Amino acid sequence: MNSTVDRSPRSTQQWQAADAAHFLHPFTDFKALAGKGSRIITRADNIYLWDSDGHKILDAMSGLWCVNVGYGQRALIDAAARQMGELPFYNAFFQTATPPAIELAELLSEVTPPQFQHVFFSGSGSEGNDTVVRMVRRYWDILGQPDRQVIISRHNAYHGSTMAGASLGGMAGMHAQGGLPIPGIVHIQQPHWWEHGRELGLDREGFGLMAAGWLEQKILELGADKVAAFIGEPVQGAGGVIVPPDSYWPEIQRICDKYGILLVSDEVICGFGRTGHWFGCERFGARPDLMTFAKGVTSGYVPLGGVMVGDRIARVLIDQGGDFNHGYTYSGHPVACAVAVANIRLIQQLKLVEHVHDDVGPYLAQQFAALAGHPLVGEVQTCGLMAALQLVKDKSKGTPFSSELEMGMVCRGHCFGNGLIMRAVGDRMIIAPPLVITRAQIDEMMALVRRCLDLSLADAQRQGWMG
Ligand code: PXG
Repeated sequence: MNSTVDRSPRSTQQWQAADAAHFLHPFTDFKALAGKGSRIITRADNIYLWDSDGHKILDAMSGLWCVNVGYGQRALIDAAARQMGELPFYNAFFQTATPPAIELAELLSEVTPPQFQHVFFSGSGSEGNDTVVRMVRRYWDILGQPDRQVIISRHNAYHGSTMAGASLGGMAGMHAQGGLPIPGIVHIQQPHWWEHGRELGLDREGFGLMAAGWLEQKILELGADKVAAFIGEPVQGAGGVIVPPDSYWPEIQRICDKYGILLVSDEVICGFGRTGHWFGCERFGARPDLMTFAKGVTSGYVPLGGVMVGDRIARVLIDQGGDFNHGYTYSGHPVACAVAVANIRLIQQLKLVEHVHDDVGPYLAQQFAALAGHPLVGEVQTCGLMAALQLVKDKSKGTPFSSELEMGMVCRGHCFGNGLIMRAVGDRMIIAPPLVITRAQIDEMMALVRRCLDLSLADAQRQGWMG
């Protein structure tokens, strides 16, 4: 239709009809959604959303793992408006820069681990990981080792949805569409104790060492002189909040050091306070050469991503590299960078990293640990303000539900119906609320989580699915 866009408020049905007619949503069965109708979110404040029917919803997923400072923060809104008025856009190509991009680069080098003094900006996490692929291959090229091409990642990792991002990721459903992964990217098994370690009778730490050992095996199989880098999320987010054993990352670091392989920490979810540290690698004891970031850098208010470039790589690119033929129109977008500066300053002012580390993180861990007694819950994992509940059919044996029952979706349905956004990854229920959440709000969230678990249990019992 080519009629002018009507800005007057519409009814939910009108929004849904226009949505179904024109908007292809990400990761969606278009036909199924058109039949059902989208949920229309119209406004937000703090940790709450409101839909077009006026229902209030507790957003325990921070939008999509990104609204770290919560909704409605004046400092971010004002920073965007100010920058829009002053200079809404200018590029960083052709030997040019804008003050917000320079200020953000400087601020990022302060809040990231000391090896990071340089940043390359992108518009998203996926683009950031494309930059990672280009940069690690360029690095080895400059050093005269062009055969070091292969990047090792993990199954069930998520690194984005561009060709390189989806290839680095280990999502079987994504690889099944579009001829992925691209050449030169291989995957090892993830450090998921519940899935891969429990049946072997290993304790978590022993399993963590074994899972890191899969990296060494793969390096030896490929030949170390062919391997450019290893990439991993400190905690796998989209994969289901898979918190690795504490033994895992230090052993990964040791192996990368032993073979001289670059280590890339994808901090798109774990960065900017989510784990109770500024970056997830600091929680788990890794010293990456590159860190991808996005999401929490602006708390999702505007799109921005990038890659922190460690000194080892920066020195080679700067001193010996000549032109690096890569970049995006929105690399260093002034409005996005101005919002990021305001966001990081707000995280500092509100002491949100400390708030997660010392107060709400441990409180959430305690509240989730108490759910381990629930008949549906087989495993509980938390890290900072991320948590997962593994739903099981038989608690004593840890038996999973058969996948066609879609128990996770049953539970998610109850969450929708009860004003709680909690995600289902298979039968793993996950949350990652805004970092500004208070203890009282965690209590409110836990009451909803319990209610949804109880309703799901009642459904499963009624259907004869338990035990
Ligand atoms: N790396 C990680 C670790 C991510 O979680 C990306 C890269 C890609 O970022 P962009 O900005 O290009 O989307 C992500 C994104 C989910 C879900 O279902 C997670 C993400 C995106 C969409 C859905 O949990 N994470």
